[in-house]
Amino acid sequence: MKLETLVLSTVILFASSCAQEKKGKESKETANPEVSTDSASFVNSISKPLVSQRFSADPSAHVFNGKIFVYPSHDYDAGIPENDNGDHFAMKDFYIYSMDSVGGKVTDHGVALSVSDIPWASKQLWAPDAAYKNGKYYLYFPVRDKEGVFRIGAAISNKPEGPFKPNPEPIKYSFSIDPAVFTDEDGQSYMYFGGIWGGQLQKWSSGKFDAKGSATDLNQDDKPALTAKVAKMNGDMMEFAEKPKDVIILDENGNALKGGDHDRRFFEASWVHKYKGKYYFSYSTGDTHLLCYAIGDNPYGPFTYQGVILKPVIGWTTHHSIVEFKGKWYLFYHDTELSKGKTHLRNVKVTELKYTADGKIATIDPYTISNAGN
Ligand code: FUB
Repeated sequence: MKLETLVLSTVILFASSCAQEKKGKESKETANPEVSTDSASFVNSISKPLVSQRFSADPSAHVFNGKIFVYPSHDYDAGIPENDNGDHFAMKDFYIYSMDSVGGKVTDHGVALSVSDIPWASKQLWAPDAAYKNGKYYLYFPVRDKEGVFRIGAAISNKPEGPFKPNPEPIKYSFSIDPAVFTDEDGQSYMYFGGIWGGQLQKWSSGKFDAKGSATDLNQDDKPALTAKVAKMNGDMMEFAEKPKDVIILDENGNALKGGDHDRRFFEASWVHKYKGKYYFSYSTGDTHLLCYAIGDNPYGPFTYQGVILKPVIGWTTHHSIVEFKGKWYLFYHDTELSKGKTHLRNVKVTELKYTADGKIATIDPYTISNAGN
């Protein structure tokens, strides 16, 4: 080998190992680089943890019977090291909470559903949602099946706080994580779902589950980003009425957001609410730690990107719900104040959300007290 070739190869090898190291630094193993995780960082929190008797995350809030019910994940420390697959999120049951007023007493309703109650499930009971129809309450949950594939299940109860009885099989054609059910004014319900990386959405990009598929992004930065799915629910609320479709998010020029647009593209944590006749699709950007939103004219979209709802919280994940209660709008979200920054030990919080006159959502900074109730 000529000397010049040897020098060139060494330089290329060195550059490629630096690039690998940089990529590793952006992984889920590293705390969010945009925020400090020491306990002093929480001094300016705009709100306090809603419950402190146990960890809670991924809050889905709904108004049932004149109260706010909160359906969160129940974080606990299983001693599993953090990785990009989310194995450290090893949750095994759901506790439900309710309150008569925001800022008032929070009632702890106890366990509503456990992994051991679900015949097809193996582990990792992640972010749930709930819905009401014709006198019954429904709980929707992602969990890994016995083969380790995330599917979405449905469970039913006569009461909003449960206990919930799960269907013996997952919802047909469901996959991935983070179900969120929106019911329109005409009574039709839709489920939004999906999440990349540990949520496995990228492993379904061919239409079938590929166990050897990419572990994180698809690395197709110039192609339309993978995105959430939406499906109409059956009248019985336990199955889809159709095969899921893509939730397209457009940029200001009407083009689908690209895979490389990490500050705006969908990662996980779908939510839909309606405000003044428009449909607001909101979601987490995952590795850039933002809660963003896009607006559309119908439940299927397309939705046009609008901006940031919540700046990064302390902790890697961010997840939310938006609900109107007694004439005000609220953002339920989580951070890691109780565990002082541990990614997998989160706590639910709530703050008021405000709209500008043109229907935009005012961006919330979670650690600027003066921003509260903007
Ligand atoms: O709680 C586990 C996962 O973390 C959720 O499914 C995601 O949305 C993220 O919050």
